[in-house]
Amino acid sequence: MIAMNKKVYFAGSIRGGRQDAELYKRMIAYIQRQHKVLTEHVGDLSKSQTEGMKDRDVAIYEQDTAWLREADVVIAECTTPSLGVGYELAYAEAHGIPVHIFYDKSRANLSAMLTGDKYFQIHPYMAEADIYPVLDAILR
Ligand code: 6K6
Repeated sequence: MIAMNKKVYFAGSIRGGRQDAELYKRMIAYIQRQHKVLTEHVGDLSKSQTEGMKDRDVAIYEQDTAWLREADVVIAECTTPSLGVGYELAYAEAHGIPVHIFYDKSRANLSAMLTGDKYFQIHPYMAEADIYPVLDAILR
């Protein structure tokens, strides 16, 4: 078998609200069985979402944009809206990194700036179990 270890940038809401953090954690764990997730902290429930110090935020921005530039693919869970995730998606597009967006269509009304952008590959789902076979197909 050929090793297919991709560098995955997983994006999910932090200051936009942590109600889906458990879901991010499960998706990250699933991807990590075969691939490298650059942004494991997005599923870290112990970390606070509150406003940080300016210099710490500069370090976060510099690290995350460097990871975006080196990623093979961006996987975003967008049910909980997040300005940071929206920024990351546009940044990935500007750098030619493939972007896959997941959202629960019973809970979210995704922005037209995402659904209207043909660059993005959008995967609405009904149940969490629907996500994993799609992840398999993306990361194959
Ligand atoms: C808090 C919880 C886990 O880590 C922290 C420290 N803060 C951040 N660390 C790393 N990346 C961050 C942090 N805050 C935001 N981001 C990036 O922006 C992540 O890659 C997320 O995909 C996205 C979330 O943006 P907001 O606007 O919801 O915070």
